[in-house]
Amino acid sequence: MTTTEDQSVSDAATAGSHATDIARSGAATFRTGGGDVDQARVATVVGAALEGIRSAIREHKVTYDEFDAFKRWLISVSDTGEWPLFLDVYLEFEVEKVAAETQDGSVGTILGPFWLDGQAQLDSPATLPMRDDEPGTPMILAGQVTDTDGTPLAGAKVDIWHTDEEGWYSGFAAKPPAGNLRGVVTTDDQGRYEIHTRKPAPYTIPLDGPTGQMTLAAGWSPWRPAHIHLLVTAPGHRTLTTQLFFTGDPYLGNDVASADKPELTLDPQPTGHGDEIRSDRDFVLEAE
Ligand code: MBD
Ligand code: FE
Repeated sequence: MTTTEDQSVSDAATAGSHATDIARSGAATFRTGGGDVDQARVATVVGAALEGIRSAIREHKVTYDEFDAFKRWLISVSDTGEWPLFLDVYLEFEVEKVAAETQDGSVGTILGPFWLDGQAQLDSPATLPMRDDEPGTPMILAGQVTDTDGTPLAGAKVDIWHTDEEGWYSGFAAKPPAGNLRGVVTTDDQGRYEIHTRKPAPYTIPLDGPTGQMTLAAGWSPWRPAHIHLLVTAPGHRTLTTQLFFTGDPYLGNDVASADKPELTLDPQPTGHGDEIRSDRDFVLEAE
């Protein structure tokens, strides 16, 4: 990070530079590797993207002042490391929709910029790493991982990460300690998992960086509904990338990242133990 002297961009730049390092390393490109560059494909896709921008310029008579502001904005997306955030908020959902057209198994959604490799490996039932006084409603998420024919997948991994009750992700915000509310839980011999955690909170993208500033400048909501991220993996099966949301969340249907889907909404119920709540959710993985 190069902007420590400028507090107005420090939060966005801290999260952004870390997300950029991860994206650059390729650690999160577990779906498929890179491919050969096909000239016709470059001409088709890059050509269409550029034509989309050119047509916006023509149709809306974009001025030199606006063109220069766009240039400065793009430079600041790089300076703050916000390319992963911007791309995952505004474009990833379309890529995911295209991918989903040819996929079977449970409904998925976008990965986003805040997955981290190398988190605590836990056996089910598991409690995610958290502070002694971790705030928020205690929550159990449990279910079974199966193949599309219903065969339980023992030893599957449920990689889970979400914000704390204040909407902060460990590893990207200063407050939560490393590894907080993140873990990789192995299913038991029935393919079952049970995860004890805290209910996450709705989340705004950083408002002090260019992605948030552009969002506010357009008068759009910067909020994501509260959500739990999951990667469900098993040998010989396509990795399921998904998120779970909560019924009644004020930001459902107005997610800045357009990643919420009705199939992904939880309706947790009280367990009777204090204010603890529980949701059950099975995951179906497609054989590769
Ligand atoms: C998030 O927490 C997130 O999940 C996505 C997709 C984009 C920005 C912040
Ligand atoms: Fe998220």
